[in-house]
Amino acid sequence: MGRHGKRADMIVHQEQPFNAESDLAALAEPLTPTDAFYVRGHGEVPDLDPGTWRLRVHGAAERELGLSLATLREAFQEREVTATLQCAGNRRAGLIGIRDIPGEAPWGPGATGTATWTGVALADVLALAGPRPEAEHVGFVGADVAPEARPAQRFGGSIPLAKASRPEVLLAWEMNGEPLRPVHGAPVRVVVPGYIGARSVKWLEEIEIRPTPWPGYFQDVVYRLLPEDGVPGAGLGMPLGLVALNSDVVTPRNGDTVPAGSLCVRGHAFAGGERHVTRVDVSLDGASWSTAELLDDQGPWAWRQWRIVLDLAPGEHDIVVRAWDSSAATQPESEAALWNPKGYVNNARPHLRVHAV
Ligand SMILES: Nc1nc2c(c(=O)[nH]1)N[C@H]1C(S)=C(S)[C@@H](COP(=O)(O)O)O[C@H]1N2
Ligand SMILES: [Mo]
Repeated sequence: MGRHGKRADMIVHQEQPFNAESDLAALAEPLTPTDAFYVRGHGEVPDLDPGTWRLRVHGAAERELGLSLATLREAFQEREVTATLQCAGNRRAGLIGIRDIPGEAPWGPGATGTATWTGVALADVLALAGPRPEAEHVGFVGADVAPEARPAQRFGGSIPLAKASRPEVLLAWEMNGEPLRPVHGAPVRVVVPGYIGARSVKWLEEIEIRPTPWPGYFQDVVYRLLPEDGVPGAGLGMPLGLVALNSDVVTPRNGDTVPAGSLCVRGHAFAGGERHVTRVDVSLDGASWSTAELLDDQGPWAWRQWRIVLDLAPGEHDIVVRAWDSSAATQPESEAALWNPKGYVNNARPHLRVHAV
């Protein structure tokens, strides 16, 4: 067992703060095992005592609240949601392959995973606080200080009040049926299904109901999509929120040698936002496509696993995948067209080369 209770096959990008992605093998299951779930942190993991922990709820609200973990558990109805988390930097390595992105971790396709989260609906807590008419956004602040931020500050972000008022957004204390681990945000984190991972604030200490989006570094400066020649700065570029349609192949792996004949190709696809995956196509020649079988439906907030059996002649093959979502959008063809200075949202069609013998 590695650091933070993680499996030895995790791909560690940084030890301090700990940043690691799942090996593809861990993404083959409908639910990602907790000991293989990716970790993205901007500062040290804070050591919070669940006994003295308080959640402060304030801002554009009728009442200010100070809630202990015991109160959260007793005063509100417990809920469970199966949701995929995906970092905006997932698959950045593909963009770095086009042009370097200095200072950013070269995440492969393992900065995503799906878990069952248990807690209470943020909506129920907001209802008790009573948002005032000017309230439009809900900001979250974690306990961790992120040294990379200018000025240094705690990690935070916000989502629109309309999303925050929906039952799927949780204040969660359990992940996959076990108490939330410190590295994943214990004692309580936010889980915002359909939004980039950055909005699912870990080590939650403060909720601020606001008329405007969160003005902190992690929403106003970074986690924004800049034009190709852009430089990060306050309010520049477009804020990322809803996850874009994405997919990946889990098996076989790029570069594998496989027996000629029948080959089972498996992967996952996630639509993001309020969309769902409607179809996954696979091609061997980039021109004609076959439809994959969609596996277990784990509800509207989770990825969809898929599989297809291909018939491979001996030789080299380039397998390409394109997922489609309920807005009838499909994935862009080329990574080159998606390059951006911070390396976010690489949702190009995955390609892999296999050698059949
Ligand atoms: N407090 C806090 N919350 C945070 C972060 C952080 O650095 N600090 N990182 C965010 C980012 S960018 C992502 S992708 C997810 C990752 O969640 P995980 O580490 O549980 O997989 O947490 C988000 N919540
Ligand atoms: Mo992230």
